[in-house]
Amino acid sequence: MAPVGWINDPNGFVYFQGEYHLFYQHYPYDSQWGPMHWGHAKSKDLIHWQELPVALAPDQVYDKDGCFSGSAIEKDGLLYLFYTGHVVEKGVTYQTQCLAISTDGIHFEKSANNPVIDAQNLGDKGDIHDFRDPKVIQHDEAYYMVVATKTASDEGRILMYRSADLLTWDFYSILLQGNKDQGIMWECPDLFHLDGQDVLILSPIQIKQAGLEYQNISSTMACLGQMNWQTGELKVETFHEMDFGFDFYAPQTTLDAKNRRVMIAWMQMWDRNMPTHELGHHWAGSMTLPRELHVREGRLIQKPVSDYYRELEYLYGFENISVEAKPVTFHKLIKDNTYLHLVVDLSQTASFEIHFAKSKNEGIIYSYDATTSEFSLSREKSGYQITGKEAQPLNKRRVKVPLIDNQLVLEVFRDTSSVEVFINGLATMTSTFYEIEKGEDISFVASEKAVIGSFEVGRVKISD
Ligand code: DQQ
Repeated sequence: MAPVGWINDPNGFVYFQGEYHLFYQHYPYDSQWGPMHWGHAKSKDLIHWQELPVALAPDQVYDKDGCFSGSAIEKDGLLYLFYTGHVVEKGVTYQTQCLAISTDGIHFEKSANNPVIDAQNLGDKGDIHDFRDPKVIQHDEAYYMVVATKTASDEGRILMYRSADLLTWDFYSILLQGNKDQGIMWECPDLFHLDGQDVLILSPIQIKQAGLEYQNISSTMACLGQMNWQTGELKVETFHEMDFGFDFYAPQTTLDAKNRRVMIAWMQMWDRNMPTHELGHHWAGSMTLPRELHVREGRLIQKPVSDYYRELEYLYGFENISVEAKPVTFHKLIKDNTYLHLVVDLSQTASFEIHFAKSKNEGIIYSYDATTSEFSLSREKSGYQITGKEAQPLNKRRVKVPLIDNQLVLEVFRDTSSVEVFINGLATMTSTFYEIEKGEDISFVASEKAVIGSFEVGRVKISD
């Protein structure tokens, strides 16, 4: 969370001089979106973060209405930030790509040559009014920038630029283009090689719902395939939604010194009411836990970074709990920083429910339907009402996840107003919820009989 004010997309996530740096879209003066700055925090271990001064403010002609999302890369000991200069003239937006450089990773100087990519380098390849979120990567001897834009008929498009020195950039290719069903604009692209696949992640606006996927107004999509670096095109073999909760957008990754592909996303959604703003708490928005990515069976999977487990204190452990139609309840177990690990045998039941952070009238409900293999999350009774622009009611999300030897394996990380759930190591559900009544109980119910083989409860020490 930002110390104060509004935050959205993670930006410039990078491992630089032995520390992780995370920048983020930030409006320091209100808990609503406003002219974007880059907030900044750094960490040695991805767990303990130190707040740093704002890195970029909208103070130039070419970025006067916002320093929009972008990325960071190191070259010869210097840290280069690439971001979008956002300008509004007579109600019309213009977006260009800009550069700022730092020697210490704290103070940044904007390039005298900004913007480094403008309408001239864009030509007819995209739309200057929607042209943003540069992510710069290195491949062989060259640097490549992927940037989001759209076609004249509102299809998302990712462009690629190339540079030898990070200072001057030439148009290289159209990396990928969406179709009519895949959103009216794509945002925040990120391209990397992982486990033998080339992976492009992007955040489409208003992508059409497909089964259980893309239920939120803005979604995140992972495209897996093979890059042709000669033509600069990605041949997509498969794609899917990245997270199945209510609040996950604009993820960005970095490669760290342990060669891990680590990702952080904004843990909110556009076009929703923000309870912390409405309640006058002077902040809005947060980031997910850092997660390590891998490719497994054609899907991009996520797990919490292993660093987290060092900070976990295990408090209770239970084994072989039989659960039937009468709820089994543990009182006063769920706190603001609770971690749960559950292994449940569902071979003898059609459905199983967990009532999480339960009070008299409120709680989150997780359930698994063994007949459809669907895991679901309901925040219908979760307290403060959250509404958005989605066509579907905003109270339930589902994802298909097969059991492992008839077992459901869940890891749950709760923070004060969020829950991140990892389901059988295959899918995640990330959601905010804002209690009105404090709910500290947890109940389990099965339609027939479920056996909780192991139930571990811990807490993350650092949030004390
Ligand atoms: N947020 C930024 C844009 C980006 C969008 C503006 C995605 O650069 O496209 O705050 O959430």
